[in-house]
Amino acid sequence: MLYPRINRFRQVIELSGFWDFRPDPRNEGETGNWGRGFEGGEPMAVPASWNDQVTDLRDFLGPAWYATSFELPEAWEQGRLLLRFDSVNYLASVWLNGTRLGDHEGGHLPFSFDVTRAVAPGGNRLVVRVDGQLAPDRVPPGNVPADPMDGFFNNPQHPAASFDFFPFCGIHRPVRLCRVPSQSIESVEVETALEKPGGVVRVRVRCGIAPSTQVRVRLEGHGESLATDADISEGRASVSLSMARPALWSCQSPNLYRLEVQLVRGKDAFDSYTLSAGIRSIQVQGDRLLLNGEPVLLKGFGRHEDFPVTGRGLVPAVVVRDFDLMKWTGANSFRTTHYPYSEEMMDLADRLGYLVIDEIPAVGLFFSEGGLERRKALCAACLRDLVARDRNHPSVIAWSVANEPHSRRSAAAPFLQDLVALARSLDPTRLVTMVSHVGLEEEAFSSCDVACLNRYYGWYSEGGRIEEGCARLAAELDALHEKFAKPIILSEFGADTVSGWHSEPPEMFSEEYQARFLERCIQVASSRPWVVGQHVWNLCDFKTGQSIQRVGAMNLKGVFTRDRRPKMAAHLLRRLWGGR
Ligand code: BDP
Repeated sequence: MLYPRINRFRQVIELSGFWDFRPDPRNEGETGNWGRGFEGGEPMAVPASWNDQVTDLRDFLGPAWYATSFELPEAWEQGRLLLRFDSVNYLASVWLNGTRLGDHEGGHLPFSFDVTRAVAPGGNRLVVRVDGQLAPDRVPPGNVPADPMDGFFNNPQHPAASFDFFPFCGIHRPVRLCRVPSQSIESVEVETALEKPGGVVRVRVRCGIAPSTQVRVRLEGHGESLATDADISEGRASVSLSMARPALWSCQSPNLYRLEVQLVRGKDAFDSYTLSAGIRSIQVQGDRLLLNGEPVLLKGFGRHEDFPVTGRGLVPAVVVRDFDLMKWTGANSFRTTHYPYSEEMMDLADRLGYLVIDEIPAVGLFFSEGGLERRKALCAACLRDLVARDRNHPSVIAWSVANEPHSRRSAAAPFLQDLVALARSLDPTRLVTMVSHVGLEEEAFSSCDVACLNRYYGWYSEGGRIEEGCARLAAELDALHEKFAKPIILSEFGADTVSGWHSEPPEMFSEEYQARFLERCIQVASSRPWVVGQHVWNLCDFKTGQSIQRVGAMNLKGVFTRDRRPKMAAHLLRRLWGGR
């Protein structure tokens, strides 16, 4: 689904602002026809989570109703109108002027409705029902029965998520009304490759079939200007553009070209879509990870879309701030733990030269109960939508199909292997991985390009004994490398740390302990050339549910606080990673 753009042929109205909001704890709204409109709404900001805007709603996960109204500009009565939601967590049902447009399941990916006929020339009333409750048959799941084979999440937390972040709910990213030509470009897929004698950019376009139309593709930048036309057959066209000496995209030089796709009839264009294209290659060769044929080490973080008051809502300034903090530490990479991030963040990753492991919301997956097929179908749908959304980003180097699935059950390996195979079939140009906490027992590692391992020796075990923890980490990394013979990313390691708490010698929860812990883990990783990535958990402190594991309902493993102030460890990383 194309990200909305404004140009001669395409217009966008953003519907962000204060919407009317009404919780529906007794689930009366559907039978009471609130889709047609409802009384008694209170103001609620969109985009943002509702939980931290209003005191009484902190632990309320829905259902709840949002409503707003808008008038259509006169000029918009021609053309096709799409209503696009960038992210609503978790289940969204949408009505326009009393007509139910449809539903969408899954919290972090965009969906849209064609509202050309539903929209009225005068006033319009848009109503959205959002249900963010936790249930075993959702992805990610919640309210999962305890399983003796699993460790951590048998510690009950409130709300009962089976993942370690607060289950924020609401309309989390912008809602936009988009006007496109009645026959328009529907999708653009860009693939780049380094092939002798230079670089190739392949572009596939899907469009509404318009008679005697051609697709024109223009690639500009870095002293090049290439253009080519292609015929459309059954709504599809593809072109290849080659360059002898392309300006490659890399972390140090994130060179981007401007790629414009037009639909042309005769001499006249009637639709246009522009995006940035970066030419680069990513591959695994033996033990090494190669970007443009050169070994690369991923230095960076797991992160969360999380900020005071706005919860999981998109705050563009926080996106800029987080890139600034990462740059300051010298990081060149992150994983979208544990769900797809905003499209705005992915755009900045392209511009700023970050290498991204792009993850579906398959966190806390369990395999002991019924409902496996449904969970798998939801994961597969997320993967399809994520690849469709993010495949044009040069920053994305790998798809991650799960984080810490409860893989000790026999149903896990085939489930995960099928997802890995699906990712590969959707996009053969990138790496595929999954993130494990069972290590040597993770059978699905054998089908991945890179093995991602989360490890907290010296924290959840070997507490207070960093050296013992690191010895165990070193031994396990060696064994894992021996068993799977592929590069490994240490995809999480970290220690909860109360900002301002000090102790020497270092004790758990002190800034000194976190700094020493991270330094020693990084030494263990760096002394093994096949450990091709070190992602610290976490960039910033973030909100979780309540449990005895989480002081003040916070995961405090950030090297920055939730309001983005550095702890000692941030300064340490900056020194180790050569930050600015
Ligand atoms: C890992 C999870 C991550 C948690 C982290 C932790 O992947 O979501 O927040 O551990 O315990 O198990 O801090």
